[in-house]
Amino acid sequence: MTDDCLFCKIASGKIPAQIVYEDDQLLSFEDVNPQAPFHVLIIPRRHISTLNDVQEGDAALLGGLITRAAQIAKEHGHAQDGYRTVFNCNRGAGQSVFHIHLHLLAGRNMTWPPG
Ligand code: DGP
Repeated sequence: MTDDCLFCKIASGKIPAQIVYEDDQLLSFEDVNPQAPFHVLIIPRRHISTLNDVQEGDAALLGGLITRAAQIAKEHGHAQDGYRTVFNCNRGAGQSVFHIHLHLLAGRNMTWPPG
């Protein structure tokens, strides 16, 4: 827990969010500024600022975020049509909240390359 981190506050319940999944390691909640009809974030409860700060011992935690994203997509009916998962790392890639989070976007056609 980092006192000035927005997503740590959501993880601890100090700031409300529309939670779609949670367990002792991670949680998922609706993005407040959705970029697709379905847009949730999957975050670890433990504070990690960016992907640059991930250690080898975090592999299972990161894998858990990805497998949970796939499970949530399936549960919400997006597995067949498809979905996009994105980690933005640092400001140049668009990261604005410095607690790692996996975006899961679905419900519309996606273009490539991303902006
Ligand atoms: P990024 O730009 O990759 O760091 O994504 C941060 C996302 O977090 C962005 O899509 C908007 C979302 N977000 C920012 N503040 C809040 C908040 O207070 N609540 C929720 N649910 N989402 C937020």
